[in-house]
Amino acid sequence: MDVNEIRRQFPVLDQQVYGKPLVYLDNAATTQKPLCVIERERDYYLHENCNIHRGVHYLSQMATEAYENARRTVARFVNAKEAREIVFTRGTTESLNLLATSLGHLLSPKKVLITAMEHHSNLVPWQQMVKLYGGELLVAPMDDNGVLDLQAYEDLLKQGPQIVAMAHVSNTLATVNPIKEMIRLAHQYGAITVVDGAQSMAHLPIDVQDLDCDFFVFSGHKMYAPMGIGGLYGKTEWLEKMPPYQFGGEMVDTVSFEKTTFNKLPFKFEAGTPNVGAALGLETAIQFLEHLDRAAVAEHEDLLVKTAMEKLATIEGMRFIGQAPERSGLVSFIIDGIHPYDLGTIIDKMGVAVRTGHHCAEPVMTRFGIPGTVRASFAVYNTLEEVDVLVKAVERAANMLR
Ligand code: C6P
Repeated sequence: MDVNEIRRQFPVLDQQVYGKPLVYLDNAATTQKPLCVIERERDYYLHENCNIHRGVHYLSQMATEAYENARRTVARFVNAKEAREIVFTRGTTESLNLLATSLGHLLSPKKVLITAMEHHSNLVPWQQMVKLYGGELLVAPMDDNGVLDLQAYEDLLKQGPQIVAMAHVSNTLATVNPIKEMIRLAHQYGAITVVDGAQSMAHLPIDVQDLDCDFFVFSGHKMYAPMGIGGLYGKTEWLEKMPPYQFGGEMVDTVSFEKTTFNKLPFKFEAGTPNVGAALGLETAIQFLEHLDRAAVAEHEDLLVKTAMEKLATIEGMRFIGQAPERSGLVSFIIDGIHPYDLGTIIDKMGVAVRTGHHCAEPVMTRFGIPGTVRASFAVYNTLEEVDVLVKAVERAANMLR
């Protein structure tokens, strides 16, 4: 894998900030976009722009075909059985709100089980949903390394939650959860499973049939695709039974003042005009990923994380938050006596972009008794040299702040 060749496909990386070369290590928030993705979206607006599923004319038919092709590409990428099991949304957050609302109407759930390491997007929709139905949110705990307590998880399953929602990869701790086993156990106790794949799609191979999850949600912008596009995979048997999430054009079959019948899958869940250009960009991002040797990419990203952790560990007062043996993509840390925000602000001036704060996972910070962390998150285009710049910047900033 030639990282320099890959970097050339990301022009945004080739710039200086505050007179220093940009070292972009905030990929868990959003990845940069390769030229092919930018050009695909641009081409759509230059040559193909049209509303879809409604026009008899040439451009509309072309745009419809391209959009449905993008859906087929996503289905293939996650190994869904059929393209109609893929619903396009704005991203993970919208997918989870769709599921919480629609499954809420269908099941009136009294209990939903999540894990202690969820992003707010995989917590608040379920919390609000069970509140609506007078139910309870159950939370499976984790240990001090950020590893889920599987025994406690199974014990909570015995309380009979109708839905279990779990992060595939934690955005604060980097933990890769044993989701296949978690799904198997949840099914054994009769629960529906929802996997938050926001932090896994770019890094790990996804096979929804092998996982046997009922739903899997993701965001395009975290996997080299444009913002404003993402989706959900759902088993047909569930999607068929679920009521629509939003109402309006596209998602209907027939409408009168008295009654509306709804469109077939997946259109039942796609009310209004979708972000066609971004969906085509997502398809190109998937093709970009598929052209890479994904095993080599995973090895490269693991090496970046491992090296960063080894070198950062030599800094006085360093404490890693999240030390699970199974991890992916990022390192989170704090340094004794230094606020993460101060550290992040200083290393930004040295050209190093990291994220600081609670990373939309406040309960994780509460669990570890800290205000937030500094998080460096990696992508295929990052280099070992950039890891060295990070480590030196953190060291200098820590010395200044102490
Ligand atoms: N995490 C981060 O910096 P959206 O914003 O809808 O694309 O994704 C929400 C989301 C859901 N689940 C997980 C595990 C996530 O990491 C995210 C987004 C970003 O960590 C922005 S807060």
